[in-house]
Amino acid sequence: EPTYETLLVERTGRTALVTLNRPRVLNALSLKVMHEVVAATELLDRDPGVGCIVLTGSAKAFAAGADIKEMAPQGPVDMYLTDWFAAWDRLAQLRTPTVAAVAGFALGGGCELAMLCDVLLAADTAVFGQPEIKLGVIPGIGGSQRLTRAVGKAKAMELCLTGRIMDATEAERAGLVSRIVPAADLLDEARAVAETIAGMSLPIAMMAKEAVSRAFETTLAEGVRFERRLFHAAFATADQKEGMTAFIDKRPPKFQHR
Ligand code: CO8
Repeated sequence: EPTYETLLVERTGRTALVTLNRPRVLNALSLKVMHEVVAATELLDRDPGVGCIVLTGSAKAFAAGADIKEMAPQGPVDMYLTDWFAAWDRLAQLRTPTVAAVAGFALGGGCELAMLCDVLLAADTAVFGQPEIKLGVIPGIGGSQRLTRAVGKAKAMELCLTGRIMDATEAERAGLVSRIVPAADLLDEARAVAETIAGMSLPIAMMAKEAVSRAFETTLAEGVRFERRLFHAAFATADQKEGMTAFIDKRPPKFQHR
């Protein structure tokens, strides 16, 4: 496993845990963090031995946003030439399912990073928001789009226009997070979810991820057609035969990820 300056990466069986590790600045997302998260997750994504990637921060902060000190002096030409934050989009292209395990602050880029993951688990200490407007900017890693799709216009508008922070309960009710768990159990729960996903057939899990993700990109009719093609393709896998045979034989399936 390569080592990183701003991350810890740990593998257990078929799952990987990527932990943001800049505690002194509440995991502020510098360009270095962006490049390391993208490099680490893309490397894991290419490994068929990895069936699920968990992304987490610390107890106090998943991430308190983009690194304000790094951004403050930037001018538009430099931002444009660097294509500031564009590499974060590559997280949405990962094929391996990802789980965000969020405790504490998930603000600005932190909230956007959590929304780039497939499953979003929140500790009861988690808080979410897009407070960029208070700094004189707007969300820059997809927040205005993904938050709106996740929670609807009313709440997304309010959060983006006022910078108000919502707690885990409100985020769960609004549909931003799949589940709230006690803070002390967050990592165990996230690992358990990851192990469950990683225990499924990898190509089938990828298809499920692709199909759900497509719902954000297209019309209902096109999305249903896309799903049907993948559903049919699933029957080309050995794992479909194994999964259905195991059910009929009343035994657990042994997926080969083929
Ligand atoms: N960037 C850099 N440093 C940060 C950040 C950040 N986002 N957040 C916290 N820190 C640093 C603080 O400066 C402080 O450092 P130091 O000890 O050197 O002063 C340290 O982390 C601890 O922070 P606090 O002392 O503030 O901790 P508190 O517990 O008092 O407060 C808060 C925690 C409420 C989270 C507070 O730190 C805060 O409001 N942080 C900023 C939150 C925010 O506004 N996030 C949005 C950032 S903008 C963004 O994410 C996207 C911008 C899109 C731009 C698009 C460009 C293309």
